[in-house]
Amino acid sequence: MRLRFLPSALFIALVLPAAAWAAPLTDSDLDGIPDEWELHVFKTDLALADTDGDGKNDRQEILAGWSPVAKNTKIKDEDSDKDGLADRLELVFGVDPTNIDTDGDGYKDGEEVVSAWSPTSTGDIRLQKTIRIDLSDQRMEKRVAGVVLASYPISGGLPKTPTPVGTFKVINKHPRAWSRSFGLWMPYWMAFTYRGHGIHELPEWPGGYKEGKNHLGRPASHGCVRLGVGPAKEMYDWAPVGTPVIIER
Ligand SMILES: [Ca+2]
Ligand SMILES: [Ca+2]
Ligand SMILES: [Ca+2]
Ligand SMILES: [Ca+2]
Repeated sequence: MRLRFLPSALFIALVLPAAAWAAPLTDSDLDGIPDEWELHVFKTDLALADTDGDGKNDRQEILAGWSPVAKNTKIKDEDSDKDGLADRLELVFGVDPTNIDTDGDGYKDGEEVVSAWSPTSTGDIRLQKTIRIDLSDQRMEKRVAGVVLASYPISGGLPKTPTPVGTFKVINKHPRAWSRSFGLWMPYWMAFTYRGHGIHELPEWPGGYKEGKNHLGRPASHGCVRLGVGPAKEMYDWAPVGTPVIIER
C-alpha cells in the first residue's frame, strides 16, 4: 500500500488563489477544449470548433487519435507538461494537460495512469490493467481503463501450433523460465494457460543466441506470445499476476 495524502483544506484556502480552482475555464468555441489548452497545448483555433475544417470537431479528433490541425493525419503524441502522459491522453483521462498533478495528491498524472491509479481522485481508486493481444495484426496492447498506452509487435503461434484465443489472465511469472520441451530460456515469462502458453521475451538458446527478432510482427512460435527486448521486461514489470489477457484474432 503506498502512502496517499490529501492537501489540507486550510492549505487550499490560504495558498491557492481563488481563481485557480473556482473559475471554470473559458471555452469560446464550445468544442470541449478550454481556450488556454487550445492556445498552449493543442495549437488549435480558439474561435473554431473544427480547426482543420474536415467536419470533425477538435476534441473528437484528438480523442480518436487524429490531428485537429491537419486533415487525415495521426496526432503526434506530445507531452506538453512533461508529466508522462501525452496531451491526447490527458483529454481521454479527463485531466489538465497544463498541470503535472491534476488531483494534487503528490503523484504525477502519467505515473498514476501507468500504474493504474486514478489521476483525478486523491482516494484509493484503482483502474483496470489489461493486456490485449491481436493475432491478426500480431501486436500486444498495454491498456489501462480500456485506453491503449502502448502497443508492441509480437510473434504468436504458427498455424499448426496456434496461440489460443479467449480471455485469460496472468497465472504466474518467472524472470527467466526454462523450457524443457525445447531446451531454451524464456526471459520474462508470464503464463496465461496451464497448458504451457505464456508471454515472454525472444527465446534464448543456452549459447546466448536470441531467436526470432526478425520475425516480430508475424507468427513464429509454438503457441506462446513473443515480445522483443525492452517491451518484454516492461510488460513483465507492469502486469501483476491476475492481469486479464485478452487474445483476439
Ligand atoms: Ca475551445
Ligand atoms: Ca477537425
Ligand atoms: Ca502531459
Ligand atoms: Ca496526482
